[in-house]
Amino acid sequence: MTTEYHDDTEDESSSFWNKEPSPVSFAGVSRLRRWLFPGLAAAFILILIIAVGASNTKTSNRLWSMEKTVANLTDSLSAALQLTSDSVKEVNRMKFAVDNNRDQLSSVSEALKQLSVLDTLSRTVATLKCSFERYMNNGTAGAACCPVGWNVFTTSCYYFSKVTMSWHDARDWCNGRESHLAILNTDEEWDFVTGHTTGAFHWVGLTDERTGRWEWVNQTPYIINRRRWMPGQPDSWTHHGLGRGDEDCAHLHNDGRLNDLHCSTKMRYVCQRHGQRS
Ligand code: MBG
Ligand code: CA
Repeated sequence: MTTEYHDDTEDESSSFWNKEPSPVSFAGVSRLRRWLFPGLAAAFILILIIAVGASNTKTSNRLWSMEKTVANLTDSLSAALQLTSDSVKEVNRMKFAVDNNRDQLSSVSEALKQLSVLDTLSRTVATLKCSFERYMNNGTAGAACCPVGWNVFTTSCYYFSKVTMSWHDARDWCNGRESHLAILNTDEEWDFVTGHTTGAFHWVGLTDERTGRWEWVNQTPYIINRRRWMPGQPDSWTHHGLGRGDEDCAHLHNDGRLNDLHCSTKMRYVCQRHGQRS
């Protein structure tokens, strides 16, 4: 007897293999399985690339901005360095100028010292001259010292000429000797001056030729005091026969009173100089 042996399993397998596979379930899942991981991986990589790219863009932007900042800083630094170098040059130039000035100042200071010595010497000479002049003029100590030939009165020196000149020439003569035609302000001055002029006409520093009004030669106004004038004077007389104009210059008459006369008339004159007191 032949025993047929059947493997159950074989049967089952055969029945298994023979079974018609379900078309959706197995192939779809299998394909899905096959592509899921790479797909996910690819998506992940893509996302990673995008993320890295975005981050890279950000970083590169920041880097670019930093580069720009660094470039700006470099520019500023080099400008500052240039400025510093210019400043150093300027400081050196100024230092040189200061040194130079210091040298010049010390020269000036030396010259000033010498001038001061000269000034002291000149004052000493002036004092000596003054003492000598005072001695020659029989002046008292403390009175003004005047050039030899000049008269001392209070703080002034007076010169009473012996020669005659026109008013303008007399004015110029006085001006050339650190003086001016006499200006008589106080009664004491009138008395002193007229005490030396009696008996002759003398020009004094009084005129109306500049403005038509009487004024002293230092241009201080003169207010007419009749007591000081000859009767009927000043009269601006025009019949003098001495050329153009009336009588614009005042002189002391024989008795010391004033009269106006044509300026071209020649006569003596009185100069006044402010005396030195040392
Ligand atoms: C003279 C004066 C002169 C003029 C003249 C007029 C007699 O004196 O010196 O200046 O004033 O008089 O007549
Ligand atoms: Ca007159």
